[in-house]
Amino acid sequence: MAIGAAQNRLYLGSRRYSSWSLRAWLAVRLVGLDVEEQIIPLAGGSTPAVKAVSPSGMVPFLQHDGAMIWDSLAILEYCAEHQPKLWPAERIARAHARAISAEMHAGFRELRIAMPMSCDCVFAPQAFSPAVRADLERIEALWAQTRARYAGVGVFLFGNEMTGADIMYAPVISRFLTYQPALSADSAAYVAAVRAHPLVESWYQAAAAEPPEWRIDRFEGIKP
Ligand SMILES: N[C@@H](CCC(=O)N[C@@H](CS)C(=O)NCC(=O)O)C(=O)O
Repeated sequence: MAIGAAQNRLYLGSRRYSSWSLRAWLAVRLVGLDVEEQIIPLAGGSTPAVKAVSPSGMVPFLQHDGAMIWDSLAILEYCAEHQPKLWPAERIARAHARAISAEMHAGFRELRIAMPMSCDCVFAPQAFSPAVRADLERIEALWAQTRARYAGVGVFLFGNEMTGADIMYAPVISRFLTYQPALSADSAAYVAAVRAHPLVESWYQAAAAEPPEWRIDRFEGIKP
């Protein structure tokens, strides 16, 4: 499809593997943007069908009401313009949410390489490299500090409503369920809360229903 076509459409990669797509989809669905979804099966690298539609050659890519937005964080901010409660209402909490979201977007490379998202799979326990362990420790510390300061009795990072920050970490939760690193009790409870969110559940169900021929062997572990 031509890039300039006026369609409300969210292009996503295979739900099973596309962690950045999960973020954009959660944001779009949480704020209720009316867009049709087009899923492009990822080839496990450079996917010609993605390059054909997306200006960056990557998914997610959102076309909405004349706007074209590639990149998950930009899509999240676009969604927050429609529904500001995607970020915490209070200024300092909102700044913190943006900082930890940007940290996720720009960082944790070692962890992302070592633990590719593979919804619904479990891998045998493994020893992680010091660089991966450092990413893990930073994520757990950041979750603990954020929840201690802002969550109150809520189950998410900033309370009982999912925010953009939870969305940015949702694929990390999926990775933790797949690769099962040892986690603190509070991190484990947070992981369970995000996984239990109805939108996350619905993404997992759709991922499980994707055609078997979309599967990429090296990302597949044991199905629980
Ligand atoms: N910075 C981008 C990263 C997007 C990204 O890396 N997307 C992957 C899929 S998860 C992709 O499209 N890769 C190209 C391909 O697999 O063909 C974002 O935040 O959206």
